[in-house]
Amino acid sequence: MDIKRVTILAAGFLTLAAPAALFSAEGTKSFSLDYTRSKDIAPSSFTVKAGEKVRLEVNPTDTATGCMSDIMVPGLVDKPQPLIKGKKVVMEFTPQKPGAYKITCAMGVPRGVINVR
Ligand SMILES: [Cu+2]
Repeated sequence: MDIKRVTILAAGFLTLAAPAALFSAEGTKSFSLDYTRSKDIAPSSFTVKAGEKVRLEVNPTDTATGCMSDIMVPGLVDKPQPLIKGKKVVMEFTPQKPGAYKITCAMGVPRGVINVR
């Protein structure tokens, strides 16, 4: 790898890293959810503001099985996160566009909603 390529990679990394640093922990809107097999996620409906950093913490007290094994928020959290008993799932994102974003399983079955105003 020559020096020019290294410089371009470093510049690209700084560009990506900079916006995240603008938000302090106290500017984050945090929510805590429980996951159980009988009730799925609770609570399941959230309202946040566009441009506000959001942290969703999911605490599974059961291990999810089958279709609902993973959780994601298409458009905000595109990587499915497995729901495993005792293993906290943390999803952090900063929604940019207002809208109703479904909380889903990995294949898109809705289980909740994040309303971005
Ligand atoms: Cu599914």
